[in-house]
Amino acid sequence: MEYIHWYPGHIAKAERKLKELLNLVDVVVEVRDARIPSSSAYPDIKRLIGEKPRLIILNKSDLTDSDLTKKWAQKISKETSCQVIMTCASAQNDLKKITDKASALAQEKIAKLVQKGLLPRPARVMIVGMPNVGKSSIINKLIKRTKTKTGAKAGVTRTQQ
Ligand SMILES: Nc1nc2c(ncn2[C@@H]2O[C@H](COP(=O)(O)OP(=O)(O)O)[C@@H](O)[C@H]2O)c(=O)[nH]1
Ligand SMILES: [Mg+2]
Repeated sequence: MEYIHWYPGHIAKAERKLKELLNLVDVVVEVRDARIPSSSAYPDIKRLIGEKPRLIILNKSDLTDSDLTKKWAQKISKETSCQVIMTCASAQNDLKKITDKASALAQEKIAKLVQKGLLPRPARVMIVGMPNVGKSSIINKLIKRTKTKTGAKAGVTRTQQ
């Protein structure tokens, strides 16, 4: 029997790039569309990121029934053993939830670096997800907030895929 493999070159290339960049970050934030929480999951993300801590975001939750989305969040959390939060990219509070959770997930690794004698540093986070789930909206808003609040560099790594 013959199988047809559909695996376009640009996706293979993006995945190689993703693996390279993965070495530089402490945490992966996977963004999904709350309206299609299952089908907007990044396929095979576990294989790509291995044991790296992952936070899952159900974005655009302003467009969904919140009880139903909460149920999805619980189900996904159970299946993946990851924390799952509901967000709306334009809500400042929700962005704070993302940075707080991501920093908390990075603490274990940063604590290890400190034990080795390095200075503590901000968490390094990669945001991944399928097209149109709201990655750019979240990143832009985070960067603006960080800039206006502290004048420091944004603690996010941007990747394209
Ligand atoms: N209602 C709503 N729209 C959103 C939200 N986040 C992003 N969008 C919209 O969804 C579209 C795609 O967002 P974008 O950030 O470009 O997604 P990306 O492809 O993952 O970078 C844009 O029209 C955004 O304005 C959200 O939380 N709620
Ligand atoms: Mg984008």
